[in-house]
This record gives sequence, structure tokens and C-alpha cells, in this order.
Amino acid sequence: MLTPVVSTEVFEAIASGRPVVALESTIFSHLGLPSPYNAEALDRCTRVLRDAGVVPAITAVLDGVIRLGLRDDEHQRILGPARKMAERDLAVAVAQRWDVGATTVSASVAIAAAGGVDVFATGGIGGVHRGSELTGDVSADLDALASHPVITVCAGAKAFLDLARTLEYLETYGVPVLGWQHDWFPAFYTRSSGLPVPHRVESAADVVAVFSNRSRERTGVLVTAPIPDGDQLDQSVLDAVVADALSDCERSGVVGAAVTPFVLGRIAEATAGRSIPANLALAENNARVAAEIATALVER
Ligand code: PSU
Ligand code: MN
Repeated sequence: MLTPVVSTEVFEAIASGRPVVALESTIFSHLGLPSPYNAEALDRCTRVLRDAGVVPAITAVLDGVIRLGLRDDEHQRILGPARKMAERDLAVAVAQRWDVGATTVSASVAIAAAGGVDVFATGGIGGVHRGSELTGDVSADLDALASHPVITVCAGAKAFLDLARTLEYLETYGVPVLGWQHDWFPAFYTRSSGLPVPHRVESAADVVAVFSNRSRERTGVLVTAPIPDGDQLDQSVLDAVVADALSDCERSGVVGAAVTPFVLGRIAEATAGRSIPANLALAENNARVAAEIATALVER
């Protein structure tokens, strides 16, 4: 069974009813953002939580041990080379004593749920890939959102996915999708995918009310917070870059877990680094929203 080692700070926060927000480590590793922006992302996300009186709980595998909450002196370890872990990979990382395993959304919500943390903030979730009818590529993130009782805050799913099918999947598997003060499903670098979000919420209390009344105890809730207004990228530029990156992907035979890091890297190159500040801004914004929700949850 999944038994994370919970840091003293996170353990004490949970025990005394103080708010905690889990964070993934893929976004902070070289798989998510190039150095030194990965360190900046970690700094900004943890700072915005602490400023709100919330304890950050970074998830990772270090020396073959599943961790929930890292000490500051351990942050350096996830900034370097790491192996990407979906939920299923956690068992392998432990059995084979991986040095540094970086958690995706699926691994993070599994660890958060096992350790008693109810709220999790990320950048963008994985989803149904374009062409999935041929490749079968559907992120394990979606099943994990449906299988663990955690509120996930994201800026939508990555722009290069099939967002309409991603929303269909979430509907089929019973995950409530709540637009944070917004009517549209965000597309990560942009505020709207053009697809309406099933329900809109105005406040952390609204989110907590949905979480408290869901019919399946094991299922999570997805909150989609659009990237802040001034930070979004130009949709037409993005469309061209994504089309290019995906055809490169196919040409170079990049498949499976390697697709996401590859395409994100190509987007960063092609947008002359403008995608990176956008990525940092949305990650920080999601942490801020998650802090509000975690606070409302413990005050309930
Ligand atoms: N979005 C980003 N950067 C990332 C990811 C998402 O902007 O690094 C990561 C997240 O950890 C997410 C994972 O859970 O990609 C999904 O990967 P896949 O599509 O292989 O399931
Ligand atoms: Mn995949």
C-alpha cells in the first residue's frame, strides 16, 4: 500500500487543523521547466502558500521513499535530473529505490490522499491527447482525479491536448469541474479554450460546499483557474507552435510519457521564452487559489 513519509511540519499542520496544500514535483524538475525558472516556480508557489498561512507539501520520491512535504534543504534535489512518475510508477520507484522521482498530477493526488491532504495545486493537468483514437494516449491524471478524494486546482489542461475529449472523460468518470470565477475551460497559456466549463464558482466556500456534497467519497473535484489576464499568450501564435511541435513529435518518434516534456520544450523555444513567465504566473496563481480553498476547508 501507498504509505508516504509525511514531513514533521505537514504532520503537525494536519494534526492541529491548519491548512495544507500539496504540490507536484514534475513542474519543479527539469522535466517541467528549464533552470533557473524551475527554482523560481518552486519559490513563488511555496511563498504564496506560506504568505497565506498555508503549509506547502511537495510530493516526490527521494532515495526510494515516497514523501509528502520536503524540508527546504531537500528542495535542491528535485530541481535537478529526475524521473517522471505517474501514479503507477510510484511502486516501481520504491521497489527499485529511485534516487529522485518527480510526481505528476496522478502520483501527487494519490500521495496527498494517502497522507490526508485534501487540496493540491498544479500548473496544468494531463488529459486526452489529440489523435488518442489511434494512440490511446490518455493521461493517468484523469483516472487519478476520479479515484482520489482531493481538490485539484489547475489552469486547465495543456493547450496541445484534445480539450473537448478531456472534458468528456471527466464527465464520464464523475469528476465535478468548477470554473474559478470564470465561465470557460481554460487552456493553460490562455484564459479560454472556447469550451464552457460545466459549473462556475465564485469563492472557496463554493468549492468546499461541492466537495462536501459529492456523491462518491473517493472522487476528487477539479477547479480550473484561468491564467491571470496580463500573462496570457497569443492564441494564434500558440496554435501554430503546437501544430509544429506535434508534427515534430510524430516525425521523431516521441511517444508516451516523453510527449509532454517534448512539446512543452518546443513551445518554450518557439515563443522566445514567453511561455515560461506565463507558466510561472499561472502556477503561482493556482497556489493562491488553492490556499484560499484549503483555508476554507479547515474553517468549515
Ligand atoms: N503541465 C505543464 N508542465 C508539466 C506537466 C503539466 O505545464 O510538466 C506535467 C504534470 O506533472 C502532469 C503531466 O501531471 O505533465 C502529465 O503528463 P502525461 O501527459 O504524460 O500524463
Ligand atoms: Mn500519456
